[in-house]
Amino acid sequence: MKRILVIGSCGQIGSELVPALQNVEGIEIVCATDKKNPQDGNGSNFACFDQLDVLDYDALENFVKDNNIDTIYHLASLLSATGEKYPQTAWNLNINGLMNVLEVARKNDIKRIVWPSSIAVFGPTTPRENTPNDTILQPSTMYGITKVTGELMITYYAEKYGINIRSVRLPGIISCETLPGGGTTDYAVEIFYEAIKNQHYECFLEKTTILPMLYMSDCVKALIQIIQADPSRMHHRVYNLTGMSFSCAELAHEIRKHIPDFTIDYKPDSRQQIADSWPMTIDDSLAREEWGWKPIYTIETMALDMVQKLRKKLL
Ligand code: AKB
Repeated sequence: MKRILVIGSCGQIGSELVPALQNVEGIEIVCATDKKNPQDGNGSNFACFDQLDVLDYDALENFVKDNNIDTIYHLASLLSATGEKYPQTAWNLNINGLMNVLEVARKNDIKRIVWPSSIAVFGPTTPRENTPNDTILQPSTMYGITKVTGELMITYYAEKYGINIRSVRLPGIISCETLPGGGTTDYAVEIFYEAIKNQHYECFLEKTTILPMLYMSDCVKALIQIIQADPSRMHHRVYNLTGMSFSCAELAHEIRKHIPDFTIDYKPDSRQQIADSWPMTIDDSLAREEWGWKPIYTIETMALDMVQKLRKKLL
């Protein structure tokens, strides 16, 4: 029985991708690893789990062999804001971690890999509106540099060794199961927690800052859909993805529809410069054409769902 491995299973995306994959494939098919113990975070029920660091090549290879893995979702990554604080650590985890996954795949007959890239591959020289799939990639953050390098690495391994490796450039991901950590788009999650707990949020970006975002259930759907898609229709390895774009003030306005007393202050910090270097809106038409990508959630439906779920969770 061939199995799927989710690396980084306790993180924001991993903690929701694992149960979604279990629903589609069956609990016994989905294995997971993370540097953290699931007990320390939001753990799922795993068929097999090992607390291992993706930088530990031998541990990763042994896990893949012992559990008959043929598909890997590699989600372990240091995000943009933490990456600016610790650029060498970001390079080490994001590049050497990916290299370990690719090498384990090459040597152990792994058939499919999904590795998320990011809108951080774009930089100040990229068109910021309706950013095309194939455009200038000159990021100004270490995180973005690791994602551009990663896109080249997966393309190389896919073409040279025939592994089916796919990637999506994720925008900010909004969710209420597991908090994101260390990203620039994290404000769009924190704002909901603070709105529900304290009816107030101090935002680290300017009110007019517009960024592309995606709700978690659409994100998980994309990660599952891209691996099931017909490769003969796919002429790209890396696809832009988006669900919605809004400014901080527009999101605050949307939250106020559900929490009328909600107030917000703006105190931009160093993350503002990162946000200013990223696109405001994304053209994801290639993903729509080549593998049928279609997000469901808008700012209105996302905000309603977030408020309803977080009220249950926090109050
Ligand atoms: C971040 O803000 O660093 C991430 C991303 C857009 O990749 N959420």
